[in-house]
Amino acid sequence: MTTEWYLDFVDTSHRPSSDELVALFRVEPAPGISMPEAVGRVASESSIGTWTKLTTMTPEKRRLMAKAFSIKKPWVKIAYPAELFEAGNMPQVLSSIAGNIFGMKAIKNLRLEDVSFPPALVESFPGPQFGISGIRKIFGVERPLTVSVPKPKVGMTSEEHAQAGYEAWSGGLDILKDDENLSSQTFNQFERRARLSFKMRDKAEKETGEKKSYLINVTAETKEMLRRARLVKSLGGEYVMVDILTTGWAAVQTLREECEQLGLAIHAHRAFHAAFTRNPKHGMSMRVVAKIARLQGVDQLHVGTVVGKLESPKEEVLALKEVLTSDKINGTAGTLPQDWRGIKQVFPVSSGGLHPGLVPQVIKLLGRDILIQIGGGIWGHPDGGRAGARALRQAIEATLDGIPLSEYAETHQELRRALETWGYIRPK
Ligand code: CAP
Ligand code: MG
Repeated sequence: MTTEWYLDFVDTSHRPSSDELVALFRVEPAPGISMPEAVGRVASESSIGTWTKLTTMTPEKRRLMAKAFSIKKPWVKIAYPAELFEAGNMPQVLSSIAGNIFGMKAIKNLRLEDVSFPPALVESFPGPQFGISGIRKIFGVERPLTVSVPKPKVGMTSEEHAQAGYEAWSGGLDILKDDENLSSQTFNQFERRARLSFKMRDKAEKETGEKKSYLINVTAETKEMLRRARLVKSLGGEYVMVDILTTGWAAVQTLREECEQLGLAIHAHRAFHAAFTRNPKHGMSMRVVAKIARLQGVDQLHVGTVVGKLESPKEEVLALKEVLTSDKINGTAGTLPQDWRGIKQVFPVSSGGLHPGLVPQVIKLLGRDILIQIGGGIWGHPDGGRAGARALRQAIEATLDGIPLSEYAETHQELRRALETWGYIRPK
């Protein structure tokens, strides 16, 4: 008599009901383990089972068993009864469908590729407060918004940081941004940086007549993040920036609630994602991270560049844009359907190794409803950050007017100097 019951979690006759959560996995069994045995383990361990039959099991509890209903090696779809999940509790959802299963000995590799969240679960999360239309209202322009991180990414004093902001805002930058690992170090404390930078922001706004803003990084212990968000509000800020993966989903949920009260938009940095999204055979896809971030209610999220320094394949970047901006996703052979139930869109951010010479390719790929973040490609400009910001605006103007950069550079020296420095290189 076998003590195992994994195969009870495999039912290819099952058709998921509309209220079930469906997960798409890439499953590679360990040597000597069949696909159904591997798949049964994934469905079991991520729902109610364990390695052996249980004397405590009753027929009534079987209703909570996940069912692997589609197996097309290596792709597997598993349906999970809605009752398994607590509404509004993203950590619990992930502890189920992205928990123990990655460590099972019977599985050589496992990747959570996509998740179709059912309507009741989607509606239990806030979604973005502003969305693309709300952010657009802040700035009142239809072109791509320009963002820059003062570089070196950490090391400036608060005074130097604020001055760098003033330079870039004066050169035409819309939004200054902290780097992902800048928080409140001794040489650049959060409160001092905030006070000085927002003062410079106001000065640059007055002098340029353009709306300017600042993505100040509040990443910290949760209660401290809320304190920092309230300070930003008191200084007239429009945003907070948060490293969503190193702070964790529970902290993001709490920050999102606070930002609803404060009326602050959230810029989501995804530092740490490549620790588990980059391996195509094992981990969790950036697609799933983007879906969770939209449900949690960030207003802006990094999606990659294709042409910059960080791994971001074209099909992935385009898929992320669809996840963040679609009303409904129909699903394909390799993706699941998703009804967003009317929650707002998330503004895609293209960043990482960009410079003015790459702007036309980014806009061609992602369109104008994006934010373009350029750090080194502004602060490495031979004539400084103000000229670098100007060169970025000029590259966007030329692209939107359909003028080749080389031609536009003949009458725009900041762009010319940027092209002389980097040309059209794709940094690695
Ligand atoms: C870019 C950046 C961003 C990356 C994050 C950096 O600076 O500030 O954090 O874009 O990657 O620290 O590398 P540069 P992603 O413009 O100087 O490259 O956007 O893929 O999440
Ligand atoms: Mg950075």
